[in-house]
Amino acid sequence: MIKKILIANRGEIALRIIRSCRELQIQTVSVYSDIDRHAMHVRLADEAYHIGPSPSAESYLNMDKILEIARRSGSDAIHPGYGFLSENAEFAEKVKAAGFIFIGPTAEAIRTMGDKITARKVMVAAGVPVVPGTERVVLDETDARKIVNEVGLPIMLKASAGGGGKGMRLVHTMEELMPFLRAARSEAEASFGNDAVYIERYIESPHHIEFQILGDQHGNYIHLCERECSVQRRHQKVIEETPSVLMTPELRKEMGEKAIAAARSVHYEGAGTVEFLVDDKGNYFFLEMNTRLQVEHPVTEQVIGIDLVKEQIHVAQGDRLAITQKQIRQRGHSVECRIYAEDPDNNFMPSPGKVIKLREPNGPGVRVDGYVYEGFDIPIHYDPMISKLVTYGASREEAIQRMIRALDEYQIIGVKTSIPFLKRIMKNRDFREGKYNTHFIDTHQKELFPEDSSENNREIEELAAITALLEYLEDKKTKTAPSNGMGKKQSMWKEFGRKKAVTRL
Ligand code: MV4
Repeated sequence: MIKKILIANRGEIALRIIRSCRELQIQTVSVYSDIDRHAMHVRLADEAYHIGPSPSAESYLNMDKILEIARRSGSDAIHPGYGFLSENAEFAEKVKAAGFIFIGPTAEAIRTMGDKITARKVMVAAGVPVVPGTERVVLDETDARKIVNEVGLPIMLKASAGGGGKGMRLVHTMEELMPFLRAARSEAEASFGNDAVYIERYIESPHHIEFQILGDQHGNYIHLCERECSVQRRHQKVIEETPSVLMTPELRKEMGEKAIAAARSVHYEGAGTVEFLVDDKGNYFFLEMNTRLQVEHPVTEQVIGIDLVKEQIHVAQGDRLAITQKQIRQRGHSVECRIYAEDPDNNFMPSPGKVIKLREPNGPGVRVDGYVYEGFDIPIHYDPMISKLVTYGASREEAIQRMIRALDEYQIIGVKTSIPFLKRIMKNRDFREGKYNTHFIDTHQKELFPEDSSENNREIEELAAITALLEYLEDKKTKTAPSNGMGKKQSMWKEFGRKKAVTRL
């Protein structure tokens, strides 16, 4: 039985894990860098230990230091969250060798899926459809030409050690092939220390659909249906939802079975995700497998009604999966918006800084997985995601309408956020009708980035900042003269700011 878990992460995912641990009555240990001394994961855990300077290479990626804290705190297990060390096979190995439970798959499964050429080979052997192309490294330029002649243009060059869009090149013509091959190789070498590149036929306008799977140590597997993640920007997911509008019960059953076959072929343990590209005709192709809990896992939790972190912990301590495939039912619809400290009207420039005013949405069907609080300084050192706003509804329409309501309620002052951009997507006609694929943001530039939006937003932000300052001053006044009552004036200022912002939008 696991009694104490060290969480080798920060931000919203660290809090998410702590919450499940609390409910399971498992003790929690946080680790933190210099800049995170006052972060929420430090406050919420039962114990917290400093592990090093702010740069993640010297803190959240410092395996030996994290293991030292695991020993010192008497932890039984380590949960890596996502990012950082979560898909590092060497870390999974070291954790096990040091006598702790790694909450995730085996080092072997991580390694197999981390090498995309090996993963393709294993998928072909398991009967999982992959994008037509090579299951081996491209040898040289003659070899590349030969493969392209067989596969047919356009093709994609991908780094075997890559994934998530890093080191990719789209090739339309034979003239482009050689320079792009050289570029892909040197980029792969520079990024991953491995210049192995493979070739896939280019799928023109696909959907990115992924299946959540769970496996235990006794060979039992279930899938928890799909997530539609096609709304992306520069290979960063922006919005995720489940169910997918293009899914049919038949296709879901078939793809779910293939996702399980993929997991089974590497003796997968724990929570994992099998990513597919799906074309307009319902053809689907394995893309890659993510061997971690994903950012977008909450939409699955809402619609399937299970706690994925608890399942991870159960499976890691050797328990059998408590549910069977037949018991899995999708109920309603869930949408997730990722809220970033970025300026959508200035090329998504990171906007770190102090959150001077924060009001998070709440109410029926609303879940906020966040970590910032009023007064918190969002560091530049890590991912700029502030929170995930997740809504649930009986229907897609209700979940989306609820998302608009929740985004309207959300007030973050001090840093620029992607909230205005997310509102524009939620109100977009094609999005509302479910007519979108991976090109959605690129093909809706005009609607999503209207000419005057940056000016508009600046005005709203300035107004909001002034309102916050007035509230702050009013608050101070009330504190020095408590006989002022509940402050009618204060609410008048609030009202002013809100109404103005709404009419402006
Ligand atoms: C592709 C593709 C088309 N054909 N592979 C981008 C991220 C990485 N996970 C794989 N990606 C793609 N691979 C083939 N053979 C198109 C993309 C792609 C994409 C995929 C999912 C979501 C958004 C995307 C945006 C551009 C390209």
